[in-house]
Amino acid sequence: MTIDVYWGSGSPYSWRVLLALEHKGLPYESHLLSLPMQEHKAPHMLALNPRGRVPTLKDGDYVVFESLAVLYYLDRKYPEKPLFGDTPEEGAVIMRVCCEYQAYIEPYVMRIVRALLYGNGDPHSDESTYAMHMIAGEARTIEGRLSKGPWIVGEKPGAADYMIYPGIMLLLRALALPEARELSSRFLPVEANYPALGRWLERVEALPGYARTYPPHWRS
Ligand SMILES: N[C@@H](CCC(=O)N[C@@H](CS)C(=O)NCC(=O)O)C(=O)O
Repeated sequence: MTIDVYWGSGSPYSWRVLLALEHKGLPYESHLLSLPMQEHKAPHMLALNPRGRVPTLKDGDYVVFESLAVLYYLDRKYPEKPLFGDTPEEGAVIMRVCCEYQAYIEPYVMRIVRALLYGNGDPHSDESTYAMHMIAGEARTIEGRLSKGPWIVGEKPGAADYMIYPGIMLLLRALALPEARELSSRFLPVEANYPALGRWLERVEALPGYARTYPPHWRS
């Protein structure tokens, strides 16, 4: 059976799935779709995922989308090198951290990213300042976790790391823009403001297979 993964360059949700596949060491067919060309809205993609979003994963005849659900599927189907820890208790903490990220951080990250990278919103607005304030607070919690251990939960990398890392990278890419100077002042440089987080970013980047997951259009 072949695992087909349909993804977009720079999509943080897609990046999660690629990191998880590399973590498991599973062979997969990579289908990089052009989001600007709307390839994710092609009829054969809508047949797999009616919302026409990426990532979508197909394993033989089975189709799964929504990045957290994909990680869960991969872990249940291929239990070697777990993504959700070694015990039910550890698994629940990992799932909790993933849900907390989605509920309390990701909406603010995406607000900043939309304003800075896609011109959808004003980076100088009160909403953007508030979003950055919320991110900075939640990043403190993650910093606290990473001051106690190498990975976000437990002694091994897993779903919590792969859920959060791509969003942070996208945020850093947006905050590096000159028009983000005011917004970024509380966050950058990461190594100074969040040293444990900075070291964790380097740890993720040193994982086997990481280079294959890096958004191709970010290389140029
Ligand atoms: N909650 C979904 C989000 C997927 C998503 O929104 N992907 C974006 C790319 S970053 C997409 O496909 N956008 C296309 C669209 O909105 O039409 C997940 O976790 O997989």
